[in-house]
Amino acid sequence: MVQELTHPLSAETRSELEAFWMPFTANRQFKTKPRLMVSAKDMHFTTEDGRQVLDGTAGLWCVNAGHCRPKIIEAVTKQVATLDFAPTFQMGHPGPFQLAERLADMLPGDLDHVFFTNSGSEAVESALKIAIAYHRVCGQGTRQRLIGRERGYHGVNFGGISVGGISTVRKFFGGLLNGVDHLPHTHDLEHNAFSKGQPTWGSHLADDLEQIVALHDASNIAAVIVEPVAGSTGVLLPPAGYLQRLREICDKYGILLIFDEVITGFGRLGSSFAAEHFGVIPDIITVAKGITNGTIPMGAVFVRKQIYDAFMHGPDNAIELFHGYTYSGHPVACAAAMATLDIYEEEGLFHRANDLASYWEDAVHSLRGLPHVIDTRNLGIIAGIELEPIPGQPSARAFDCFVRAYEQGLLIRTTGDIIALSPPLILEKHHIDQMFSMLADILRETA
Ligand code: PXG
Ligand code: PLP
Repeated sequence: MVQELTHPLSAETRSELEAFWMPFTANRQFKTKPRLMVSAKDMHFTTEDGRQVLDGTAGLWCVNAGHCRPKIIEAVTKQVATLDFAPTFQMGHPGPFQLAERLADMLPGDLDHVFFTNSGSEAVESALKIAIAYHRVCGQGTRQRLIGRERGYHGVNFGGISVGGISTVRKFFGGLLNGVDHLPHTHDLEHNAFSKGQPTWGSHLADDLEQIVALHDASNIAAVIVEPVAGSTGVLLPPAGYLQRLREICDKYGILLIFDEVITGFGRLGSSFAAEHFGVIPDIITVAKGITNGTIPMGAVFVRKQIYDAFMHGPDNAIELFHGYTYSGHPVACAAAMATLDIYEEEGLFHRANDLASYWEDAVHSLRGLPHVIDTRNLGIIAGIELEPIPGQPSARAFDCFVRAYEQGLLIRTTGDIIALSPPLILEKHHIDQMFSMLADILRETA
């Protein structure tokens, strides 16, 4: 008998919730008053008490094609019954070869090779290791330093939290990696509040990279990693010209530029990748989430041809990169990804996101002027709504909105006192209307 997963759990059965140590969650608070989803379809979750909740966050920025899409279900079901697992260490199966070829066709510039992982965090670790190893195989083994950015989020493994710039994600975990510097973040409400799309102020902040190079010398620097749009920290948009400037400085000094596109990849900005949207081509891109529509865990690292080629030296029987995960290119994840890419393509979802972006923008900025709203910002189908914190209680105001929204039938995501929205790209205008009218009411209620 398969255990029925949809049996009701409530505060009375709280002991059943105890064993799961929930990630990034106030465990005790949650387990006292749980919020449990039991099924999902397209734009909605169903809660254990039978309510519909509009998904304003595509799960956690991942379900870009909406929930429980039959094509993905069918592909996964068929794959798991045909080839459940096969190794990719010194062996192979068709899935990752087909998927990598297809992804390479979608990639900008000469990015054309794919290394598979199981999450964004693993993609980041892999990218950082590849960057350092690349310089070494090119005879520049002193290039080991990594540069991230304040408020950056690059997952939770040691490399990622070292280059990341969110203090709560770093401070409990010791000394982290040596040889890491951080660029300043670009968010300054004095200069770029209420931006519609990219702010005009702030591209000069990329020039801090020159100072870091002057301090350490380019011969010691491997890579710069940034999110083209910082998501997790609360939606920080790159100032116009900023990413171009980073690219120029990296080119000048032979430093690899890594775009962490775990959130921005697969349509969020109305294009396949942010690199395409901003017209800036990095040397390495990391992705996860939308690659499989969140159905099966998968991440990937995309590299330029010259990076892959640099490793393809020495005797034919030599392993070129001593790195990989048991589940790199897992058959079921590959099947989910292929079906996901089919849906994106057949339904033109990236164009759809692009077409809806201006309607979305108007809706986001309609919240301006409501109680405690100190900023609204948008790009593609992403919104950040920043609230004035309650004095002495950081994040309490936004968390209150989150709970109210959930109770009223809308899933939002909050980080500190910022509300982030990133719904599935299948959304219709009436979903946008509903989302922002509910939010407006909630903001008025909490006044
Ligand atoms: N890089 C970036 C840019 C991310 O956004 C990761 C790496 C790590 O991916 P994994 O798959 O290891 O979680 C992420 C993940 C939020 C939120 O609320 C964002 C993420 C994860 C969970 C919540 O904004 N981003
Ligand atoms: N720990 C042990 C003891 C292992 O044997 C392995 C893989 O064989 C790992 C960790 C790494 O696991 P994965 O390849 O799933 O990342």
